[in-house]
Amino acid sequence: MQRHHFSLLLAGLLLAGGARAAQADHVKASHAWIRLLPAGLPAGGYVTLDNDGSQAARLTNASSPDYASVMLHQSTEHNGMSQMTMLDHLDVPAHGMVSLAPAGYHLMMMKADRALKPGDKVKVILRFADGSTLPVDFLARPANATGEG
Ligand SMILES: [Cu+2]
Repeated sequence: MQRHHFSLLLAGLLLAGGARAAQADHVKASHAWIRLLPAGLPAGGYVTLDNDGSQAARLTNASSPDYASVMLHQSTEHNGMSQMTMLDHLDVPAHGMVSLAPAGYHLMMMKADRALKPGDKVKVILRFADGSTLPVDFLARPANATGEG
């Protein structure tokens, strides 16, 4: 039992004081917005993530104080039909970027906890595989918003 506790403590110390910075420290978010849909439909969340680190940053989940849950999704075309699959992670490559955008990767924001309107800011916490987090302000935009502008 004692030994077990000690190795957990040691692992904790190694994580906290690790030689390399946390994944989230290397990631910058830009163009973060969500598309509000009527009637309580899930909203799509979109953002560009840039990683200036020499290791891939693995996004493993997201949450928001304004939504009951946030999932990682990918939209794909299949025989002319659009479908969504759930991802359990999304890698931002080392010295690279990944774009969450309509018709591709997105955050699926389920069940808003308050009435959101275009222009509102929605806080989303992005969580990476090492447990590090990146809070990002998403701008709420109307249902007819496109990726541009
Ligand atoms: Cu989705």
